[in-house]
Amino acid sequence: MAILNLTPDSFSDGGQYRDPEQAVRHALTMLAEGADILDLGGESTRPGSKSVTPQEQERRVLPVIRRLREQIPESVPMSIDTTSARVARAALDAGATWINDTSAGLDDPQMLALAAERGVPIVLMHRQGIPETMQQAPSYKDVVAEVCHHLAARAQAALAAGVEADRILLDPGIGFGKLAAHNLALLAALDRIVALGFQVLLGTSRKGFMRAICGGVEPTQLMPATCATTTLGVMSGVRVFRVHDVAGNRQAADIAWAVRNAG
Ligand code: HH2
Repeated sequence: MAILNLTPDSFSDGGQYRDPEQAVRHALTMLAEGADILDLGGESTRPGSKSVTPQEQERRVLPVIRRLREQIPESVPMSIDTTSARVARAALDAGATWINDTSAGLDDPQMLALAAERGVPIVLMHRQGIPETMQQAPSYKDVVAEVCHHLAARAQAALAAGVEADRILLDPGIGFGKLAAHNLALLAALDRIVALGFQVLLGTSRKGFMRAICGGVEPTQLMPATCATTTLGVMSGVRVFRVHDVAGNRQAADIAWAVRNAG
């Protein structure tokens, strides 16, 4: 899943794709590099970020979704990264085919019903707190057990709203209200999230917990570190990886997949 942030302030690529034509070109490049899915967002969720109105999110994402839909086959999934059902509905009407909700349907009570009504896959991510304050004091007794418990409950809520089980993807929410040790514990226990019985998505791309381990390099230099997490994700049963750097992660995933199937 290739990331296309249509935001001025995303933590590693903010402001790069303000012009819709430029955004479309970048999306096409990422598809050529081996992406299977595009994920478009009009609101940064980096630590400390403030929420963006639905109107502004729509202004940022809808023109790009429409243009992309004219240029890519219907079979290529396009996901809308938002916690607003209004934005998700408008994006689906414009040509998006998945919902990626970092609040797992908790910010907007209409979201799960929308996914059910439209019959689209929905990503349900774990998050402690809200982006503006979530990194101030993340706290868990047992991070893996709590994340598993929360994701299982959100999956049940989605099923109760009428979403089909094979259209639910669970995501541990790396960096969302988590210290480095919490992120590492979750990466070491991805098989427990897979064991919940739904598809699993992982979003580690360029994230801060890897910077400290890798000598404080800039986020854009964390492609190899991200590939390492993709590799261990594949070996643990994760099937979707949300990344900025497609070519390297595609290689990492393909090699890990080949090894997993040889074992
Ligand atoms: N991470 C980010 C945004 N959306 N969605 C899912 N399902 N999982 C994630 O881990 C995830 C996500 C944050 O990364 P990015 O889009 O690069 O940054 P920003 O929020 O600053 O736009």
